[in-house]
Amino acid sequence: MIPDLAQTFRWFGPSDPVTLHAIKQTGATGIVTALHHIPAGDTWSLIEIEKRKAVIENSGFKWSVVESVNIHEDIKIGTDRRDHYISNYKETLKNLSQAGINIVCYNFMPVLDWTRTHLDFRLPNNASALRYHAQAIAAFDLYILQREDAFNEFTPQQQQAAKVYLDSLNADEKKLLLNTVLAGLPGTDEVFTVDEFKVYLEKYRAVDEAKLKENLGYFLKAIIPYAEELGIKMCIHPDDPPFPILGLPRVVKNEADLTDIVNMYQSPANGLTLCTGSLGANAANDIPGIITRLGQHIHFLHLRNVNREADGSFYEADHLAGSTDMFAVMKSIIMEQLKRSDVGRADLSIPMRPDHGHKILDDFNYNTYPGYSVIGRLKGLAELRGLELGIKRML
Ligand code: DNO
Repeated sequence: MIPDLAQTFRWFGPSDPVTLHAIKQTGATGIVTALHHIPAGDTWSLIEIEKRKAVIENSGFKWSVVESVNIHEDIKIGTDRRDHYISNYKETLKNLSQAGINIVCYNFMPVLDWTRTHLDFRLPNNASALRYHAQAIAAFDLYILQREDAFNEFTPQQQQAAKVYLDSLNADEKKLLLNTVLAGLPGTDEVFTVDEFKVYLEKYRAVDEAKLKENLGYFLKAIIPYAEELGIKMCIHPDDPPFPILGLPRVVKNEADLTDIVNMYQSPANGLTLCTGSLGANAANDIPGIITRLGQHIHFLHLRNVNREADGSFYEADHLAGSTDMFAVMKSIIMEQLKRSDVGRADLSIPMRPDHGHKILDDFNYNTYPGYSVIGRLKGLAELRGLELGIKRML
């Protein structure tokens, strides 16, 4: 009998309006969290980790996955300060392993984490979803950020359409677009100003895709052997959206990138977070196929769906609806569990979480982090576990 995937829920810590008490009622048994108050690049002390772990365990959960230990920009840019931040990172991994936490998610997206243009996109049933509107990003890039190179990247027709879009917004809507695009790390309320963001763009001027990949390789070669020794499984999260935006390069956007990454340093410690929502925003990403071919490297699953539009726009759909065939995805995951069982691997219960959720029902009464309402995610989790059970019973 193949065990269930480990059902987890993201929690942003004590300031999250979604309490552990509420999460208990979703049926999730594992918590996915991070010490969001510690800035990227600083070491997480064992004391701080143990303190948070105790809160989680006292509520009857396991701290299943750290999402994320964020990577300092100097490592991504490859400055001469990177070794300092890499050594801090190793220290954090050592402390996590001492506390018995051994799955660590991270990403290698320059400056911004995931990017959306609308955080309250209403669906026909009035549920609130997150949306990435290509025209809005173009309008932001060309006319708010006024990035010079953008004028060579967008066609004259796209520039014209973006201008029309921008002119249709009133001052408040423009401000909202700016604050939405330049929102900082998840779990923080930080928003970059245009000027701050421009300083970062300047720092990345010499970092193209090849350079960013090289810097990722440098990081992995430094971190992975140590993580392996500690028994920590690192798992990189794909870029969201999975294509370059605002002139910043992307190196975790498709199967070729994922294959390159696992080959940069082959080790069970050098793994992947399979995020169906991020990869799913590009129709060329065959997610069930990626799971079939790279499944052995997957240590963590983010399951959600997007509804793609022809111009690269998308909105977050119900977990089992949208453009990605979630039945095929779940079936591939279960096949991966069977493969692991055949070769005697112990990690069959891969942690999964319902990634994002709509705001529905009582969710509107809480000021939750975008995408992290409780009822919307509970709905996603309930659907996903039903799908898993249904497929398993049919095997
Ligand atoms: C969005 C999340 C991402 C993810 C990081 C991983 O909701 O999936 O922000 O946590 O990119 O490092």
